[in-house]
Amino acid sequence: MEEGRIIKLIGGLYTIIDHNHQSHERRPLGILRYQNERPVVGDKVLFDADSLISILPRTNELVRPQIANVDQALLIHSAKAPDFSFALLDRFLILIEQNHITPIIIVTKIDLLQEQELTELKTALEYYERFYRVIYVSNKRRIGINEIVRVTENKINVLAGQTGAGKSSLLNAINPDLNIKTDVISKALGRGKHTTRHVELIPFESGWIADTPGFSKLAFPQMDSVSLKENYPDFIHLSSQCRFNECTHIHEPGCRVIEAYHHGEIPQERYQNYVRFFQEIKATKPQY
Ligand SMILES: Nc1nc2c(ncn2[C@@H]2O[C@H](COP(=O)(O)OP(=O)(O)O)[C@@H](O)[C@H]2O)c(=O)[nH]1
Ligand SMILES: [Mg+2]
Ligand SMILES: [Zn+2]
Repeated sequence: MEEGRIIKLIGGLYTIIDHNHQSHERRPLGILRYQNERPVVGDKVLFDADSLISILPRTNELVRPQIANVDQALLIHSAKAPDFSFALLDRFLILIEQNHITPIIIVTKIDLLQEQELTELKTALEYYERFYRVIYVSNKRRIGINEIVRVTENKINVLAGQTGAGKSSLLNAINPDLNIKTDVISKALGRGKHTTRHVELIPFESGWIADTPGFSKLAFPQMDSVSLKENYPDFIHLSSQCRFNECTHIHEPGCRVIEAYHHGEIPQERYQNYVRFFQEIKATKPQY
């Protein structure tokens, strides 16, 4: 029996990579189905000459995209075209934090900004740099690419970000051999032609990147309004100074987070987005 990592799943057939980078195609033993255990991409597994035998314990599991043992999420946001959105950034951060995955904020297309505009964006993101790693990139001019290679080493990384943010271009910049279609080209080829939307781990340098359609659904299905605040490292840091233990940081007296917002210690938009998300979750969830 051998140990390996699932990197691809198509039509029930799993591609497993062993320690010597050899690939093996296997189907799972029937017993796994009876035990209701479905191997997914990213799983470490045991396999033999015939079958995939068992799944080793997972550190985490994403549902959309379906992938296990993710170490890091690269949150791809373009500086321009489409415009940078702090609301979208906060949404992605919450979803990633909720899954106990380390987010890395990657700002692409910095070549499209004037120097002054870039300075302003960097200043606005300084607050985030206290809690997250932020990397500025131009896929076009190959700025920041080496830094991304370094942070992704020896890790399973997933890409997240809206269409057009530069995800495929980034993968191509890291490894030109991949030759992944970027948006303009895939549109030119027509819809439906290259739209196989399976999850696949792409090896590069000494890490893996999941080439997936990304987090297409940005709703908060498994979150309740009370646990939302636990996905804000900056709020957690302040909340020990809130008067009430159960403070939601929405309306309570003696709330340190609200105070920090009023004093400009938390960016206005970040706190306002929090209130919006809180209300959004409350509106879509039955209250008990
Ligand atoms: N100027 C500039 N354009 C970029 C950069 N990265 C991507 N693009 C362009 O942005 C468009 C969308 O890129 P793509 O990689 O397909 O985005 P995806 O939908 O996130 O995969 C394409 O026309 C790319 O050529 C960049 O760093 N600078
Ligand atoms: Mg793409
Ligand atoms: Zn509070």
